[in-house]
Amino acid sequence: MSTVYEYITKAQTNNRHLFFLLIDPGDAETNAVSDLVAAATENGVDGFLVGGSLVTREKVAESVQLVKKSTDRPVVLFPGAAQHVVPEADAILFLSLLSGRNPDYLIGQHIQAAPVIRDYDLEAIPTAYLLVESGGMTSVEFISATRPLPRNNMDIAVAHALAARYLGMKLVYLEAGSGARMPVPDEMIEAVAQQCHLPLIVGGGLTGVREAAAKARAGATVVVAGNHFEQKRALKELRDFADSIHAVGH
Ligand code: 1GP
Repeated sequence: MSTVYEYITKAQTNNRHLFFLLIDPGDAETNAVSDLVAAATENGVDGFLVGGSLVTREKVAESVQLVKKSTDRPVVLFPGAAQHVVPEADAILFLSLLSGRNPDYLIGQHIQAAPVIRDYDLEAIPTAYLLVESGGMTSVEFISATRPLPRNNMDIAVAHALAARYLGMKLVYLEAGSGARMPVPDEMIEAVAQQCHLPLIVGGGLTGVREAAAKARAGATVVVAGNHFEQKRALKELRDFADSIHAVGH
């Protein structure tokens, strides 16, 4: 069986783009999550991230089990803290908040999580998590007590992504923050994709099909949306999001 990382790099190599849905265990009712995940799977979503900042371990465990039950696509932990590591996921984004200078989110939480990841035999994907200024204070910024990268300075973003690569990280997540007012700029995605060559995940504040496709066109291998699809009326847009992201590069 191939790993989740192979699934992502294979897409990157073939110039294909993937659409992942973020499930925040703090937000949703059990039935709503099952329905959303089933609808997403039917409509072409390629994978799921499960995580959030203000959630309990129990909620994460419950959500991962629920999502796993409702889909055959990869289910990947997107942890806000070490206690969010649970065994049932297919992989974990082993995130280091490289845009910040808070040692706890650069390496501290990781020390607590590592033995647990080993014991659960989870696939850990070393990921540089780069928070990008998005027009307002986001939960990640507040909780991590770090400053985001300036959105208009490509050199700073590229330097962080290159540092991630030279440190041996395997993925870069350009994050505007959940519910962000402005998503990560296309220009920044292009600059990082062209100079760093690691697969990119891009998310935060994506509410429109065209905007989501633009992120793929700019160089995101994986485009992530969460908040938008927590509204029932957005469900009918799932197919459009998936199709327009998949259409990029073809
Ligand atoms: C947040 O990138 C994800 O970590 C998705 O953000 O909920 O705003 O889509 P949204």
